[in-house]
Amino acid sequence: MSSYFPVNCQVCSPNMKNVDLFYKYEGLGKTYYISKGKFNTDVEAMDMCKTLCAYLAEIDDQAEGDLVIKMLESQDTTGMLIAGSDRSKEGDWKYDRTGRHVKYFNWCNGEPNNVKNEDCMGYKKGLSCMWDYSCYYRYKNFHLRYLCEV
Ligand SMILES: [Ca+2]
Ligand SMILES: [Ca+2]
Repeated sequence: MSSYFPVNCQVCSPNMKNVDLFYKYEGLGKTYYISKGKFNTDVEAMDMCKTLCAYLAEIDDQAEGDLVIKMLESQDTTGMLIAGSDRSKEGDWKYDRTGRHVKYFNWCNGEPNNVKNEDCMGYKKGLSCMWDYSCYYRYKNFHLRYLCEV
């Protein structure tokens, strides 16, 4: 007897305990999860997104960027980490997940400035634009969260 379904079909089920560590938003046909807490490293943030069957948010265009800014402004935080890194080559921004180049940027004035080797990126609350951020948490006075999408 044959089956219509591939034998190795794997369905991801989110870790419900981890889902509680995020605020959930719907928009543009996607689901977004904003972390309630800050991140230690971008790798940790990416791993946490994976447990939700999601990935660190990749901002494809201005519509998505505007939605993320709206989400960010509703949060008590200083900024939000998104996907994209130039750690392999300075100024060459790529997604770790796919290896593809980041195609949408909305840098704030003077950014990216790579202060002390900032190789990750995110949105800064109140400015509605992107900064390059450190990939590990070192901003003592910042409350920097991260965003997953699926
Ligand atoms: Ca950099
Ligand atoms: Ca910067």
